Amino acid sequence: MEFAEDLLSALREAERVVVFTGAGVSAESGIPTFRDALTGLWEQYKAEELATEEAFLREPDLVWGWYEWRRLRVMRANPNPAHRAIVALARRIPKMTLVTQNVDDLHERAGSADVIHVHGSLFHPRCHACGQPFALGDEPPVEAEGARWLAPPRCRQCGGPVRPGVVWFGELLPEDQWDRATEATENCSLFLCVGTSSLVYPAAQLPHTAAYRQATVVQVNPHPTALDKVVRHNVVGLAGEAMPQLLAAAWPED
Ligand code: BV8
Ligand code: ZN
Repeated sequence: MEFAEDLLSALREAERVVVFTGAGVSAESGIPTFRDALTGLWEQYKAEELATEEAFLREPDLVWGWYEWRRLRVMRANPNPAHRAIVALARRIPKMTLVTQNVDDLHERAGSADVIHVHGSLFHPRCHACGQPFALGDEPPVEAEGARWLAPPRCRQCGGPVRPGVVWFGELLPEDQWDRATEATENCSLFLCVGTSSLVYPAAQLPHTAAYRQATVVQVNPHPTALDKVVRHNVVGLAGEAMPQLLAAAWPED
């Protein structure tokens, strides 16, 4: 792949970079993106409908089963070259902040530290009633194997139903994560969006904030997105291919 020289020099000279990832960075690990049609039991639903508190209260077994099935697939997946390139980039940039919309742990398993999860995580459920964190076992939830309905576990503290530790539509983002993501965005010189359709707010506001603050906004995505008119550099390609090549082009001596 060819990269513009001013993109490569902006990357080399950047003191503070924000990398903002969406489901596209995990696609080559075999994790369907959020916009991919749901399959199996859930194919008649849209993700936006299931990822809500209302759906959980109405059909707890359907929603908990969906999240456990997704968690099982993540546990069986591996980080891909895009995740690893982001780890390598962090070693090159004096201050790099990784903000992800993803609820998987592939960035962490690739070696990224201090990942900001603005939409929560599949791996930190809590009691829906009292908020008590619920410790999941280290074993994959094999009862989710057949992608079936699963009754959520009960809170050991109060007996309430355990809910996934993700941010549902209509819910506020975790304040500390959001504040850290916003602060990094407002002070970066380069903002790199990897694999997001940039449709879900307020997270999707971050690249616009970066552009407003005159940061160089870069996108890596094989398809057009809502950000196309905002980015200064649009790298059209798969993250697992483009990201390693971008680093090799910026730091060829590696
Ligand atoms: C809130 C966790 C306020 C759950 C998620 C109307 C207009 C504007 C906004 C709204 C509206 N109506 C409602 C809203 C607000 C709503 C919203 O934005 N809705 C959208 C649908 C319009 N937002 C909210 O509700 C948020 N909360 O606003 O609260 C409030 C105020 C007061 C009081 C109370 C509340 C909360 C939003 C968080 C929702 N939770 N995830 C779960 O995972 O189940 S969002 C979920 O979808 C993901 O986390 C992700 O963030 C988001 C978008 O998905 P992407 O990651 O972008 O993935 P997607 O599939 O969309 O795209 C993949 C991209 O990858 C594509 O571009 C594709 O081309 C690319 N790709 C594919 N393969 C590759 C690739 N790229 C690179 N390499 C590849 N190989
Ligand atoms: Zn409880």
